[in-house]
Amino acid sequence: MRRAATTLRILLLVGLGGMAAPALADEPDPHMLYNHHCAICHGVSRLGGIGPALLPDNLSRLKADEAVSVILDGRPATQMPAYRELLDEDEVASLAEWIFEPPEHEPNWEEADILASHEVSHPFGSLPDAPVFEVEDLKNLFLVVEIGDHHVSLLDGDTFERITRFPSRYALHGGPKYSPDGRYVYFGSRDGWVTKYDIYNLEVTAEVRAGINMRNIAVSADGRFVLAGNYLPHSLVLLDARDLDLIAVIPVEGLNGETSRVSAVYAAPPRNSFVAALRDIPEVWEIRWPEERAEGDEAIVGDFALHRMEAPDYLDDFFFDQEYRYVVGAARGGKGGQVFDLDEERKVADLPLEGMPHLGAGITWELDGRRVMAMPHIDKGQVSVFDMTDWSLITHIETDGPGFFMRSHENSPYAWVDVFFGPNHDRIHVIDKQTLEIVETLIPEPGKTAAHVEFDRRGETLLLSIWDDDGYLLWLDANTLEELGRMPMKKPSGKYNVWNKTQYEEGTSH
Ligand code: DHE
Repeated sequence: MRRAATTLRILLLVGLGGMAAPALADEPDPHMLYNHHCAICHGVSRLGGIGPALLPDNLSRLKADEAVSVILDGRPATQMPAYRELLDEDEVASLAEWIFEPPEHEPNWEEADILASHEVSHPFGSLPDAPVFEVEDLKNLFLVVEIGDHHVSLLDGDTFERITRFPSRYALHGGPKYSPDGRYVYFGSRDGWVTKYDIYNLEVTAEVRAGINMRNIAVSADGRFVLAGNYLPHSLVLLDARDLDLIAVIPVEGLNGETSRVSAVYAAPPRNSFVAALRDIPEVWEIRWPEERAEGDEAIVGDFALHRMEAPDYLDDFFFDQEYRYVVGAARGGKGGQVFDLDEERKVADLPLEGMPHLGAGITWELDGRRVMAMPHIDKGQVSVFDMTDWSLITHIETDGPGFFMRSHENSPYAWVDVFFGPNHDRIHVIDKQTLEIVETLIPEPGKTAAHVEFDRRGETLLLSIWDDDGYLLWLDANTLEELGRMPMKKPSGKYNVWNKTQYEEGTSH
């Protein structure tokens, strides 16, 4: 380290769905090609099936040239076959272009679709309670999401041995969320799938598709409920955490009558509630778990209560203080950050945060007896540090380029921030949490992106991703910064330690 398809190649002989206008004689007709080759797995309306949805919003992670090579060569370790022998160059190019075009009719996903997608392979309580593997500390397990080939690895956080590796849904996004006891984990995919996995038995137990284009999920701190937030349709979907049974679909419609995409959902443990960030209406929504209904709440279903708070501006991408009284949100259009008091339901401060701060990656620690928060920026090489007692700016730390993730641990003197974007993407900075200075810049694998750190439960060792299809997971001594080991992985992205996540550790995103 330096420092500074065959399987499902079924041809459909009869056309599926409505046909587009006929193409000119010599031009390939992508709609026809889609119906013949793709609809069987990706769905007649492009909503997905055993393959992911092929709609522009769902494909925002895929570059156009990547789409061409996936069609030509398939995707390893998935059911996506290679079409190199079946389609010519023009046909592949027209298909690859067509999937990025909006569909003729706005797709919909209603309660009946959610119910029809629901599958319970192991009903709650039917699997043994003892783990099928042996580790010293079940609370020190890690999950690593590998987005290169859509898999998840489970690691022992003491020995860093891999316990298992299993396939995930296409394009997981947001952190997987553990049940409070750490036995179960819930994953959300950009395609709308919510998957429940029993870590002790190494089995998927239930799945349901909550939407077409989903942002993320949250699990209530008592472990009883899962909430999913969607871009498409404009809805929140509340599930019973045991078997992912549908409790309610909550349409997201503002006081002004406009409907809205959900940017993200969060659990707010001390408040016994979920909080939703909404993209298109200037409101913050709080959904209180049963028992917590207060005067003025609007009933949703059963004992759930929706509480809407009008915000002075659109608030997106949230950071919460450890008590979950204040939420810091970035206003739309780079107009800055705002601190919103959830108890008093009003804005209490503006933060000088132009452009694109990544508040979701924010972390907090004690500095000279006061609590501070820090977050990177997606559009500039800076980490901003604020005093949370009066929300004043302490400093901007200059970095070697825009960053995406930040991490620390209560027991670590250092905060880590990657340089995710730009020419220096192979660097990762180590910041001294007391002097607020960069004390080391590591280049673990020259030329390959180094990103996203997660500590073990004691804050002694950390995991770091070499974010590449031929990537690695590295583990380092959190104090000496020496590399202790590495394991090849397919574009490892986020890593999630059971203890840090279930304890809402201050150095990790919640
Ligand atoms: Fe994320 C978390 C939003 C793009 C990987 N991302 C989150 C969360 C939000 C968010 C609100 C917190 C929710 C949670 O953890 O449940 N992400 C956004 C965006 O708005 C943005 C910028 C654009 C988008 O298209 O969604 C975006 N995110 C990305 C990526 O391009 C990343 C790097 C690759 C990918 O897989 O899509 C990415 N986001 C992640 C990861 C987390 C995440 C790995 C969980 C971080 C954690 O440590 O908890």
